[in-house]
Amino acid sequence: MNKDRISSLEDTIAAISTPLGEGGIGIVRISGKDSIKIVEKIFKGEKPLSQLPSHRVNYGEIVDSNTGEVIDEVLLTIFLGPKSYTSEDLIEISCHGGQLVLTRVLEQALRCGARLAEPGEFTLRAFLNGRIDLSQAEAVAEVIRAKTDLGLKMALRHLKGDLSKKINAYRDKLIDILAKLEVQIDFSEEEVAPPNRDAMIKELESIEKDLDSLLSTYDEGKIIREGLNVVIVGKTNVGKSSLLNALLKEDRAIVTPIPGTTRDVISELANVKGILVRLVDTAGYRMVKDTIELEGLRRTKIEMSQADFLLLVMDTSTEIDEEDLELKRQMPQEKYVIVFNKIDIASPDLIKKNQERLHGAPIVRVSALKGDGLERLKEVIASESSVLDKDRTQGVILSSLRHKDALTRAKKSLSLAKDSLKRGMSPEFVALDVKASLDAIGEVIGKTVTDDILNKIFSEFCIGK
Ligand SMILES: Nc1nc2c(ncn2[C@@H]2O[C@H](COP(=O)(O)OP(=O)(O)OP(=O)(O)O)[C@@H](O)[C@H]2O)c(=O)[nH]1
Ligand SMILES: [Mg+2]
Repeated sequence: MNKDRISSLEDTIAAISTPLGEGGIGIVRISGKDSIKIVEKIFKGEKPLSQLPSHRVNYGEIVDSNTGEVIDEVLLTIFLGPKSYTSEDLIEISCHGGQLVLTRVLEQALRCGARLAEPGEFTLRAFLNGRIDLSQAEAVAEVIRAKTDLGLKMALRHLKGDLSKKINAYRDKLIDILAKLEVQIDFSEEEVAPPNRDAMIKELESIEKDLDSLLSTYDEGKIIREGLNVVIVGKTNVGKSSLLNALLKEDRAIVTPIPGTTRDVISELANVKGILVRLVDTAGYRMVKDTIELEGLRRTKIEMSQADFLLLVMDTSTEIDEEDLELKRQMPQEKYVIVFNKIDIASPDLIKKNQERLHGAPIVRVSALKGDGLERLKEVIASESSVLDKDRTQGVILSSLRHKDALTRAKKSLSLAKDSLKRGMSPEFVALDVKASLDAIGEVIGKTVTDDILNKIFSEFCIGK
């Protein structure tokens, strides 16, 4: 990562913004003060580039700046700053979507003075130029990575600035309090009336309460963004991997009739009735002597402890035994469902008998092989994420660990400030904590944030965004 990227707003940057590979069209993007000058050297259209209107699509050709050889027929759009993605002069060149064509157009831009953009640098510029704040910049990546409708909705709300609005409102309140404290610090008691400590405590308490309710949305946000962690466990050969495959509708995990096939943990993301689910297949549970399998078991236990929900698979075409029951005893209360698998080859009598042995535990009957009962199972899994109450998700949801950390620190400082006020400490003391809280809150939107953090955030973007 280029350490100087923050200070290099002077450069004009260029990148291929569409994914590599063949496609209908591919876009090369150029942003910075020299964009027009640079592209002018390689674009041949009806008029010289500098005479073309902004925000209109123009037809023309990209040519080699040295030889004049035509590289591609393109559509070119100029976005004069500040009305552009980066707030700078920005040009988008839509080429034919071939890797060679795009690379050659990019090479021309680089040869004429642009620098290759770093990952996320266009969005970084939008942030540094003040068009969007940091939480909105992060939301750009969130939108791109969204895997469910719900995830996309949440990300778009962040992008629109709903979180920013809240954060700014908290900051305004804190700045107000800080101003009152500063007056106390700067002037003696004879000059100004003493602060109304009770009123200040009340205000701090109300902000604290708001922060609390925002922080409480994080678990929900994390599930929407990263997925509900659903772990499939059971004895060997009961059909765990088959169930994973059936739920994913693709052959991701290796299935064989040999017990102990899965020795490692396999996980895949699936969209289960609109909920993002991280399905985890584990090694079968049994008394083992083999060290590789023991390692598998150790990992299974770790996965089990991290599960949001467990699917305990049993082969109901055979009598369930002590090992099945032992596993059931290890299930966390209300965070699991027993999956009776292989109903296609199980006799109704045996299913009934097995059911009785489980004394009313929640059971879904399926055939991973034939697909029976899977819809019901998906419903059970989706309802497990009932935290994702559709009404609640209308509001702002916290989904980033970075935001959660910052707001948690902000809350801590607030409560310190409150304590100091209650104990009658001098305004200097109180002001320190209020300031710390203000800084922590500001991190969310990038008011107070170090270059290291910026680099970390933007390096996770793709190039060209
Ligand atoms: N008839 C029938 N066979 C099934 C069903 N599900 C799985 N099987 C078979 O059961 C055997 C074991 O399936 P796997 O999915 O590998 O079982 P597993 O629980 O992952 O096994 P390990 O990884 O060894 O612990 C395979 O031969 C599957 O074809 C089912 O619903 N019906
Ligand atoms: Mg398996």
